[in-house]
Amino acid sequence: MASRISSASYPFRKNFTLPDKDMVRWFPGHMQKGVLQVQHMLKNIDCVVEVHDARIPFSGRNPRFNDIISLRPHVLVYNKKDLCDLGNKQRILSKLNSEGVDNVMFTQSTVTTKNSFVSKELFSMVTKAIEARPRFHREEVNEFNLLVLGVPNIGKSTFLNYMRRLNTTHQKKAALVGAKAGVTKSIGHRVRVNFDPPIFLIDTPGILTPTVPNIHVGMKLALCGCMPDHYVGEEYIVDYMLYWMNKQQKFYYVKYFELQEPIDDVMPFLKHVALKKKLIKKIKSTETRQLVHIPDFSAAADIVLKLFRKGELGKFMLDDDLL
Ligand SMILES: Nc1nc2c(ncn2[C@@H]2O[C@H](COP(=O)(O)OP(=O)(O)OP(=O)(O)O)[C@@H](O)[C@H]2O)c(=O)[nH]1
Ligand SMILES: [Mg+2]
Repeated sequence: MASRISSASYPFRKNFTLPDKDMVRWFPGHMQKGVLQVQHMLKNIDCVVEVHDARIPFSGRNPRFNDIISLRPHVLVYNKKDLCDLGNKQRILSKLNSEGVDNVMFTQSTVTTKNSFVSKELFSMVTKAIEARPRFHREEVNEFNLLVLGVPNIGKSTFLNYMRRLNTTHQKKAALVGAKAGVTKSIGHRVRVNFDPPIFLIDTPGILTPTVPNIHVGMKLALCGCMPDHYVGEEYIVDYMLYWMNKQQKFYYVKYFELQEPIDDVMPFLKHVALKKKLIKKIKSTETRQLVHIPDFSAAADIVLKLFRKGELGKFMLDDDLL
């Protein structure tokens, strides 16, 4: 049924609004500290490896990194490619190219098989970027320090662990990872990811901007889990997901949740999910003072977001509208 739906037959919303734009702003103290620490250690860095979520190649790349990137060679790694629809990859690369970003690769850092092609690709891009400009006081240094930089929860620490696993005998994690924003709170020690030549990666906390350029950037970051859900509100994030999927005519969710037709209103959608998943909670009625059963909207929103982030609702390119 989902494939036969035409968005023309439904009065979907043309715009998405929030009660307050600041709802998508998250800039705790450890981020400000992280920026200062990064600037301080830059003199010993040979290349910045910016990691970003492949589903939002343009939205949410932190403009504060531009100063840092302009001072050092730069490689852009789009991680979580397994969750991403890369049908427009060439257009993405061309747009980046026109913005002066040349060294771009796509990864999935959660793979457990050893594929040395990935680290070869990274090291060759890093080498190319480093050789393209003078190393100044590090000219004589026979090792390479790469700083891993990016917004929260896009897999920086996982990427570091992955690179380490690929090229050393260390199989244990060197950096703590977790499926929520803000797991890494301070800059890590350098971690060896290659012997010849000696290459080290340095993990950093995810850093966002103190202000969000617009609601769509903020909501796309929130949908990808780059800020804690409760800051924005789980229901608002699911609402944005519905808005975006309907607008882009991605109707697989209709089939997945066994809906009769697309839905553009988050509360009836969450009620449907809650009833389907038997997510019911008891509350005391303010009128009768009796316990009543109601759908647990918040638990339903949580489940929907988890499914989206695991790729169960499909692979997406959330920045398709920017191409
Ligand atoms: N599907 C998928 N999940 C990934 C990938 N890389 C990392 N993850 C998951 O993304 C979540 C966040 O990973 P982290 O490595 O902790 O992210 P981070 O960027 O270091 O996050 P902060 O330290 O909070 O800034 C974890 O649940 C990882 O398992 C990937 O390539 N694909
Ligand atoms: Mg981390």
